[in-house]
Amino acid sequence: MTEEIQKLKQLIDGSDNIVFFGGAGVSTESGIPDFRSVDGLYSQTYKYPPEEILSRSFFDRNPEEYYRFHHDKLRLRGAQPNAAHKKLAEWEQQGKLKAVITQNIDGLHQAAGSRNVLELHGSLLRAYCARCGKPCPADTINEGDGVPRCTCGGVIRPDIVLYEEPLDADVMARAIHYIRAADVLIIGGTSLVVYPAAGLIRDYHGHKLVLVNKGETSADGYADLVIHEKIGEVFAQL
Ligand code: CNA
Repeated sequence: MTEEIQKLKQLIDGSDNIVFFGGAGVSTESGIPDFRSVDGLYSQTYKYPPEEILSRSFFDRNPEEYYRFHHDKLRLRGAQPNAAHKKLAEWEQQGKLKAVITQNIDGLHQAAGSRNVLELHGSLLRAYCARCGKPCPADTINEGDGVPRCTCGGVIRPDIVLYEEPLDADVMARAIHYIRAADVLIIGGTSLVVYPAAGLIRDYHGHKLVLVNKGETSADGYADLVIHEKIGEVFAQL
């Protein structure tokens, strides 16, 4: 175990008020590509940039092209939780971790057993009609191909926050509450460039800020402990 991981272990062992804030990098070891790594979705070539396809105006204008991308790139294909998801669930069960705040939309924290999961960007495991608002089974967007339609004729959409859409104010307020009250804040697997989620780091006022990220982030200088390794591999040692 490296000296940094040993330090993280000491922080974990000594706390019963840990909060975790993470992103796509938490699920890459489960086989789900992130956006901004070299092998992430943003490095691949599509007819339109992914940021545009994943925007509300694009979805409304061109649901066929949106769903081509969705079926090709956003389907979860049986991905399973990895050591990072599992360790966070274990800490919650032990009463040490108060909340997982995630930008992910893959449901893997809940699949690992975490209960208090704040999904800032929604979930691919929920869907509803963009016209009448009726909830629809997740299968309608995650199986088959083409544009799924509601009985009212409207397009069914995933319950995720598309670019140009606001975050759920209640989820955001709860995330701020947990981060402000946290003893140890661990931030992992996020490039910290997508706002307003990335701004949550400023709500932490403690001195036990840990960053576990494969690549560098703009917050490396603020953190009390920085570990540039794969989060699943690090958490498996804790
Ligand atoms: P991002 O911008 O793609 O950044 C991911 C970060 O994770 C990068 O800094 C990588 O260096 C780092 N990383 C990659 N693999 C690992 C690993 N094994 N261990 C540690 N660090 C790693 O993703 P963000 O979450 O920061 O951006 C927010 C977007 C991405 C949100 O809107 C998400 O909805 C969206 N997204 C989610 C998923 C998912 O649900 N699994 C997948 C792809 C994108």
